[in-house]
Amino acid sequence: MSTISSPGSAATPGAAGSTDPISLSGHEPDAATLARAAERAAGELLAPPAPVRLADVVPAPQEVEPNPAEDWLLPAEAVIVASADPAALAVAEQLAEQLRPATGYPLPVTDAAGPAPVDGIALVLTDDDGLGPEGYRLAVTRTGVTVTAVTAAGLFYGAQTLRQLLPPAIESPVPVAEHWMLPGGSIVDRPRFPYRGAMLDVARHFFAVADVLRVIDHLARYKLNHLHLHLTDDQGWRIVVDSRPRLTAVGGTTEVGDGPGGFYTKADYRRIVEYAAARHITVVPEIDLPGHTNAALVAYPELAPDKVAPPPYTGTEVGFSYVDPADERTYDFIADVLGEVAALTPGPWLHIGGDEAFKVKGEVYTGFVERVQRIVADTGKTVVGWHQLAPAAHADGRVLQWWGTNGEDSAITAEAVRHGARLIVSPGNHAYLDMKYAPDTPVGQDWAGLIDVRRAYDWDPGSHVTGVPEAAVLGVEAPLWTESITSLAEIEFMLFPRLPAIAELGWSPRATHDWAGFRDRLAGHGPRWTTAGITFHLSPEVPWPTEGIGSAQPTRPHLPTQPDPGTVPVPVADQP
Ligand code: TNX
Repeated sequence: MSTISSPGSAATPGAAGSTDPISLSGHEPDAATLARAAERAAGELLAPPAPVRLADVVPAPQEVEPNPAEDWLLPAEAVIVASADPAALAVAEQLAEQLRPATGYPLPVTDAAGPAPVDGIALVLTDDDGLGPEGYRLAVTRTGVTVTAVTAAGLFYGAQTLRQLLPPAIESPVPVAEHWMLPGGSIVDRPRFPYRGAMLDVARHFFAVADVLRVIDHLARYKLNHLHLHLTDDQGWRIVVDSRPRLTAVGGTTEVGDGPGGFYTKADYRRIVEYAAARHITVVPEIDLPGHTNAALVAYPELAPDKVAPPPYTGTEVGFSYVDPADERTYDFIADVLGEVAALTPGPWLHIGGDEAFKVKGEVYTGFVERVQRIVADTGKTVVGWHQLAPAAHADGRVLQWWGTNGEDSAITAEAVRHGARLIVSPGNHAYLDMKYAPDTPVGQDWAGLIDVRRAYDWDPGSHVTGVPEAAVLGVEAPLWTESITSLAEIEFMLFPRLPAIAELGWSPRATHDWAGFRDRLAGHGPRWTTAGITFHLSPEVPWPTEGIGSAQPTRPHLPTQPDPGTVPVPVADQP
């Protein structure tokens, strides 16, 4: 990977060979030496590259007013000043940590509140709540950058925008010679929807804590604020429950194919939650019920309808397993599990799944869901579930997650919304990031169709589900199921570049929606991902720059398969 801008070239941020990275071999130079060397090298470039355009940000900001007369060059001695508030200072420190490696500048953080420093970055809390709880104002002038917000979350989003305004080489893990130029002007920004999420299925394949943290970083870049973890399924149970140790000791040891599985200890889970919280991301844990429970039944056969432990399941079919809705021990189990997961989770949500329980039908299903909704309420959390929950009675604040691919369940879903439910929109045929991009995509599924970047982008969460008004839409989420996804590189390949598309639907005002414009803005992110070492799909729909782009394409050609354990599952696409 190379990270050097070539002289005089605006569009070749990753072009190799013109200047060497500052050598880190031998004894380590101190930060000031690095900073001086970087500045000197930058000064030697024949002509500075044109700065990124202010309007190139993804997701598109609400208002952008470029002012080229105010372009600003980040100097080696720049200081980051933040309001004297621990959360604001934490954002400043994170920003400094993101900018130090590539610039080599020391970027000290101080807590002098007040006016922007000369030649520096100021992160300022204000009580002008016109910006809303997540909004920010960002101004680049000839003397520096000021980000203003009502909350630390707003400052954090402003800081993400600021990163994107620097040249792509800012993603380099080592110092590079670059004109760290920011485009002058101002941005006023706030999100369209309060819930902007992605889901990672850690049940079909298990992913280590480090992988999850990196996914969290990816969400944060694009101003997503929820990470939904699909923690349990037929193929594995991934979170320790102290009162039911066999869930992970037994149920955690399998995954799709022949892999070893794995699970998160409570300390692991807390680490994920804290890392996410530091990036203003709320973790939404999902315990999928009553179906998708084979791993739990293997561990605790008394939950099974016939009280016999089924064999472990490592295939990819769905809909065959369920916990016994007629046995009181099932509800004791659920109360224990949800109680422990709720206690570990600072966020307000508990996701109870509810999808594809093909063998628990009609009133038995709704009765089960209503009981589980009451158990969730007893934990103090708000229930979230897949939209199959709709026919069950309303529970205070409940949220349904729409994953339909056609209008079929929209009437029952709209009816639930009339009773007070809110909706997270994740249409299978637009937002399911486990779908292939194209027929030759080496991993992924296609039951909901192929989802290229345009298909991921060109829909409107506010009006997608017939009969559900925009006011009832809490937001949008992109799920990544992992039946065929086995590594971090494959995760990234499926997320990029579609995750930014979904993020824009969740954040940006509808008035900014424009495929041609999005495609052009997205193109500039390719060199950023390349420099950051992020694997992505080099989609032919996006006019990537001709240099500075590289992408490792996963090449595994097949889905792991295993015979179904005796039951005949109904293909998902045929389900109402
Ligand atoms: C449907 S979406 C499922 C999952 C699968 C996914 C594969 C939903 C609520 N259930 O069990 O993993 O399709 O795309």
